[in-house]
Amino acid sequence: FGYQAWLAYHPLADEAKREAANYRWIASCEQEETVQAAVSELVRGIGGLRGEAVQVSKEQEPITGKGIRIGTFKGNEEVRLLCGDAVERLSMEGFVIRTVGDITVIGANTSAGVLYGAFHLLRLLALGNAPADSDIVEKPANGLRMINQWDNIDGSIERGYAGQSIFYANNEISYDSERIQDYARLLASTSVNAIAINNVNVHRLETMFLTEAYLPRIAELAAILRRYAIKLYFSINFASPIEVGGLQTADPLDAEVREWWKSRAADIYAAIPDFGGFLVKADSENRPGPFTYGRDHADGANMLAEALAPYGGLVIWRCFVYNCKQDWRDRTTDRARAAYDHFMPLDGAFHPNVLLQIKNGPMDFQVREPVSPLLGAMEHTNQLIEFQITQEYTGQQRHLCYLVPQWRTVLDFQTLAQGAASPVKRIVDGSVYGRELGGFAAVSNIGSDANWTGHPLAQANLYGYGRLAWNPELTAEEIAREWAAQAIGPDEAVIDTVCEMLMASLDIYESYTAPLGVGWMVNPNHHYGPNVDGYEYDRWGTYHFADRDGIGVNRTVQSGTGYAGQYIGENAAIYESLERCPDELLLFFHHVPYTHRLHSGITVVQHIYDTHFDGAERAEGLVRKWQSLTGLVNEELYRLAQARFSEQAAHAKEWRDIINTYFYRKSGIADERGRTIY
Ligand code: GCW
Repeated sequence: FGYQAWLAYHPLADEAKREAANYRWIASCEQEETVQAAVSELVRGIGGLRGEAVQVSKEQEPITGKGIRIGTFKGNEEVRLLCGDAVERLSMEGFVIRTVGDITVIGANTSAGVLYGAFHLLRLLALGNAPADSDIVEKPANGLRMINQWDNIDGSIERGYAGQSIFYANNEISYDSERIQDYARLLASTSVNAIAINNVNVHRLETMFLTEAYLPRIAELAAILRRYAIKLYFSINFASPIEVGGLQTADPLDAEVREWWKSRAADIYAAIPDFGGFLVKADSENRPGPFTYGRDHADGANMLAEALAPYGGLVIWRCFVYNCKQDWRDRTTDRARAAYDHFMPLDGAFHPNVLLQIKNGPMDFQVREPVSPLLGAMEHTNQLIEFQITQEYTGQQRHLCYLVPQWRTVLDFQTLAQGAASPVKRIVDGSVYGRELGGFAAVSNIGSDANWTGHPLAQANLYGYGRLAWNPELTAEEIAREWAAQAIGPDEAVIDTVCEMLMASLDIYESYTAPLGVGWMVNPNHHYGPNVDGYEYDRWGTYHFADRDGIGVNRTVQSGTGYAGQYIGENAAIYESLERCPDELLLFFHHVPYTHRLHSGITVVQHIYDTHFDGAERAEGLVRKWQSLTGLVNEELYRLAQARFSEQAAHAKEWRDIINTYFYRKSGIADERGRTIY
């Protein structure tokens, strides 16, 4: 189960099949490969959904009965005419789906738009929602909709929980083309249009990607992805001029270094004419960067931008820059402040083909963090928001944790950058500051596991990411339903149950893990499972400061690290204030006694006990809910997920008991309800 994921095209129920009967033939006159990919997908999809083959036809032939005409406005005159005045309103990647008499037309400015239109129609059909009379115009909210693979050439995946890489093995670029193509289909169907194919931590061999040793093979990969309108990027090592070029320095202001990058860019574009650009992790977690030479991040990014600009390439520069060798005794340094402190002073200094990639929160993909204050702060800089689909800190695809609700919360957050109409989603799409480049990036959660994501339900996160990147107004629930209906099948009762489980899962996970926004109570290195003090006396800047009296990090301006002051206006005031700070982020911003009363009316320590008992119980509830689907879903799906739910329930108890016991022992305060704490 699961290889076809949400492109399974399960046969429709009889009634919905009648809708699919509106599409008996597909006519297209363009040979362009992405248009042809769209046609093949329609053939495969409608054939599967209807259980009957579809006829493919050349445009000029006379065709009778109901069918689809598909193509670009430039390449297919008929399509352009049928699309009417919608043609004028369409962006480059948008599409029109329109019924005119017996014909449904899918038209777009570009072949990418045509492909998105085809996937859209298939989605509507699979969901039983294709109107007999369509008049649809869609366009993506975000220009860049990117996936980052943290894959290494040895076949491992940093923070990968679904097997090995599908791109590499044994220190070679090594892949099954069909599998890559199927990944591209999955990604394109959700709207993804860019992929960085290697880990941002660029090791020795991957540093050589920009040489003749690897470029031909990478060009082959790019060709597979191109058919699905996905541009290939790779991560580079800032020290490449030294490690590859044999130069003495990688100083971004050194003339020889700049020339070196320019000639590398020329080589790359000779091999891959539509190469997307570089993704860069510099001066971060021991990676080399401009700091070595007393230069700043704008110097570093702009040097690369200059090399790529003649070819239309982009530099995606990550803002995950902080001191990872902090002394835990040092109470003045605050990791949460770091991205803003490093990058805010550089606003306006970056070239137009640079985008800053900013993690959604100021720390690192915890189950609960505030939104990064850098999002919205930089008026003159292109920004991409970075999410983590792979569940590093959210259960590692052993636990169910549907992340779309978390991403929606982040995207809807009002930055107040330009008054009340500046939510994060309008910052990153570029509209608030009128920026041309912007969008989403996210760390993929797939690997060589047959069902792609290990936990079969973790597919919903990958699916949801792409859908949100296209349209951040979709609700988490809508997306969950879409995924379940397409991946599992059309049985409404099954869809309801699966959606209920997905929708509850983030809150369940948060309940039994680290409380009230404090984060980080995990085992060091692999980050799986509870360990309250795992990072407390370490150098990573990730502390909770629990003592016998209280817990939390004082990040106020008045008496703490000052981080709260990085927010704009009222947001800063709310986080600064102990009274106004939202409960779920209390310990991120304030150090409070265990007896502090939350807005909910209960004390902090009682909240910890209550949520942990409750979370573990609800994890157990997931097992029972899933059991209610016995016999109603594919057997393999049932078995795979059942095993994970049992593990999650047992592991949630471990979390509950370790966290509760820790705080009981620290505080000496008993549970008001007298439940067992060890
Ligand atoms: O979350 C941390 C991870 C690292 C990762 C780093 C980053 C790729 O633990 O594994 O490195 O973030 O985002 O660069």
